[in-house]
Amino acid sequence: MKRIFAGLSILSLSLFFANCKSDDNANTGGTVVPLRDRTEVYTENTDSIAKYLKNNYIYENPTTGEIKFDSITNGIYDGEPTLDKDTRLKSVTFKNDLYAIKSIATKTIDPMTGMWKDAVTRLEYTPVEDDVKEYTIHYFIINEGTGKKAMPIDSVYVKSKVHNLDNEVVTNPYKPEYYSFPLTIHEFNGRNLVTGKTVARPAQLTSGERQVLSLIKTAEGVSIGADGSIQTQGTPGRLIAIIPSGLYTFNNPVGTKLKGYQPAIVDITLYNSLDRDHDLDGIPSKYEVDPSKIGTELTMEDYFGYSTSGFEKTPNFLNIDDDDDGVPTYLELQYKENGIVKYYQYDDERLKICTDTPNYLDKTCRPYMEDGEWVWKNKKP
Ligand SMILES: [Ca+2]
Ligand SMILES: [Ca+2]
Repeated sequence: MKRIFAGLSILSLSLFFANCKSDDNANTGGTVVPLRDRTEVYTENTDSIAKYLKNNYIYENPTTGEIKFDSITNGIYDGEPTLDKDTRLKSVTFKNDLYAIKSIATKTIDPMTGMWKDAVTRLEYTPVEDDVKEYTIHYFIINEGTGKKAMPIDSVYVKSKVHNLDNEVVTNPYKPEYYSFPLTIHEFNGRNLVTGKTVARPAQLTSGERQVLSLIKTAEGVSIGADGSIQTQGTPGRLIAIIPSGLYTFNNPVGTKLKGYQPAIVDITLYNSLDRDHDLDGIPSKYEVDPSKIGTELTMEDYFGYSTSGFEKTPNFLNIDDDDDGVPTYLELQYKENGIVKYYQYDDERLKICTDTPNYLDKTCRPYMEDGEWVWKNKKP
């Protein structure tokens, strides 16, 4: 008999307290300034970017190899083509791909066990409404990168340097580190809902920065020295992109050199990417998509569009209970062998306990607590 190690009661308790957590306290006083119209700001940005392209060029220092955008009014200008006439400058269109996150808590009692049936709280992800349907980003690839493409929800190790349209260095908050997307339920609540351990909110790139990374590849290998220096095998991808504020920080200024609503020039290097198990349920996110898509190049829609719980806005890769039966997926993957708790792979045939659907995706296939352990009662004959 397959038995699942007991552990849900502690989990239920911690989830209950998570549900009680108050929403963010964004409005703590002061004057609330209404946001500007996004279309109007984008039109303004498009104009100032067009002017920038006419008056700046790609500068390559012959001695140091330094590459940057520079103004034709600068003394070192030597007749190079301006950006609008430079065939190396490309453009691409992206939409705003951010998601609004809402915490949903449901508390119903299971008549069979008297326990919280839907003890597992969840987050709903809704695409952010943006009147601007398409943003143009101009970019110049410095290095394609010799490693691999990053998937859109991979954690990425990047370094970036930001300038404003006057080619001034913006106070740069983005030191080289790992950035992840999107926020998971553990990160949203500030702690791992399974272990209770504190979880820091990871750094987030802007929508524009994240999307331009699809134009380059990682290095083949990377190691970080004790002094923070970065050694790479192969060449990391690097590009310079002019990102309209709608896909950057929009109304939020960055330091003193980038005011709200201004475009940013981002010089970004992609060192590494890692795939994740976002919801920590034991199934890597790249497998929490429609089975026919596994192993193909996955899009945001592939990740966000797959839900088996009945909650359309809570995709499986961000859901710790994929069939919404009140038993977290990680518990449904567990078994005990010689007293040691082990986990089946997501596609292990032995997970098809009740029907041909794995039990963690089958709401009707649910273990019950008996003598402090989880027991499957409705097994296949
Ligand atoms: Ca999941
Ligand atoms: Ca479940």
